[in-house]
Amino acid sequence: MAKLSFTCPFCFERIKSDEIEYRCHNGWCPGKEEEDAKYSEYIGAGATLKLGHVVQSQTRRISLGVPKPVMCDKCGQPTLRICPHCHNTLPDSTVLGADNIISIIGTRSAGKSLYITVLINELMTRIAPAFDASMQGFVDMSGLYDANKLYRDTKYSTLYDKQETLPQTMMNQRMRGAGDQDKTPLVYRFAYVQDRLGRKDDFTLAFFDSAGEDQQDAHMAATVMRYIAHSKGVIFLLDPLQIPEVLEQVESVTGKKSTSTGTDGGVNVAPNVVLANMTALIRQSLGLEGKRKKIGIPVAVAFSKFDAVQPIIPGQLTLQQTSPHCDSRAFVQSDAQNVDAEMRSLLQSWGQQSLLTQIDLDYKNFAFFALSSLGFGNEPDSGQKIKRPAPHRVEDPLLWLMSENNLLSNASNGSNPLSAFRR
Ligand SMILES: Nc1nc2c(ncn2[C@@H]2O[C@H](COP(=O)(O)OP(=O)(O)OP(=O)(O)O)[C@@H](O)[C@H]2O)c(=O)[nH]1
Ligand SMILES: [Mg+2]
Ligand SMILES: [Zn+2]
Ligand SMILES: [Zn+2]
Repeated sequence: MAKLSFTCPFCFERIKSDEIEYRCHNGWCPGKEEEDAKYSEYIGAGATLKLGHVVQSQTRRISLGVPKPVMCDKCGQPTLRICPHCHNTLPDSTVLGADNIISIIGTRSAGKSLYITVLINELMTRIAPAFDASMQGFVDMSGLYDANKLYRDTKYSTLYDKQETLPQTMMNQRMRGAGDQDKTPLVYRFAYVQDRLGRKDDFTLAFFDSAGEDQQDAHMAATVMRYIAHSKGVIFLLDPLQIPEVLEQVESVTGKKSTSTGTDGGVNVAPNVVLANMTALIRQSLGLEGKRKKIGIPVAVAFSKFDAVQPIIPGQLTLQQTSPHCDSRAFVQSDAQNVDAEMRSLLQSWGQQSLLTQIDLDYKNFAFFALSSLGFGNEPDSGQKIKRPAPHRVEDPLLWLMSENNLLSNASNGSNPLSAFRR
């Protein structure tokens, strides 16, 4: 069934179904080399690219609420749906399925790029299968976009094949232009295998590797704000080593300087300042600036680099154990509650009471998490070399947000092996 409106996973603009445009991808079409200013602008290409003919939305026909395929008015061949704002091809799961953009934000060196890289790999190989689902990269039939290739080239090959950490994500280059592909969202379709009742849920997951606080480029800043505004949940990554007490304790226990701290001029910004900046950004994105109203989107406050902090964490904590959700094939609420409570008391013991108070004042629905993208005993060496990532609890924030959005069922006692989903 066609929906009334949805969010473009490339530019994050809201689109009404009757605004969709259509591109012909027939190689013999007389209109196959039309200048496309919108797409060229999106990727930041220096010159205007020539692409397939675009059929405007007016020619679209609807039959019983289901859009009929639109044929090219120049050659009569079928077309692909494209976003009227950025002219990227729209995945079927975006047009037909639920919108589920989960935004991942954080300051410089918080660990966003490593987290996205590892999370996607884990989703494809372990997490989705545990929930009887599959995750597939979106591949545009017209050849403009291939999530699998983009993921491999910009992320996987460095971290998993070369086994090196990723370079700092650049902000001042526009989207895919100037050879920088970092800024194009990684777009996936998450689809459940049909359950016994014949239900089949399908949605788009878009990962956009943005440096939250970098706002010099107005075009990018606007994209980041739309990304947050239209997301169903926010994963807010914080670097625990930016807490002075934590860094001191870790360095005194291990007797060496941590290699996981930010390399950004060595400037450490206190987490409550980082949080205040992010809150301002989220408020601005949602049109809530200057208002006392609490932020309604669920926010997972996730501390990254748990491996580096582990030496100062008591061994018996739930945080230290492997995440149970995938094995239980459901979201285990009791585990998430323990993790949340443990993180709160750790934050208090690290002198971060003000962070807790601040979050309470600004957010309606939030929970604390801790994770490691690289895994235990895998701190980057001085040359930023690592072993193959063996992550710890990277799925927790995402599964919590999915559970808050009713995309997973809750097994409070961890025993719900059958249908793990409800909708
Ligand atoms: N020990 C440890 N270090 C990590 C982990 N994740 C990230 N780091 C360290 O933090 C650095 C920054 O990680 P990135 O993922 O590149 O951070 P980012 O948020 O994308 O940073 P920018 O692109 O600069 O905004 C890495 O080079 C590692 O040194 C982790 O799970 N464990
Ligand atoms: Mg990065
Ligand atoms: Zn778009
Ligand atoms: Zn055509």
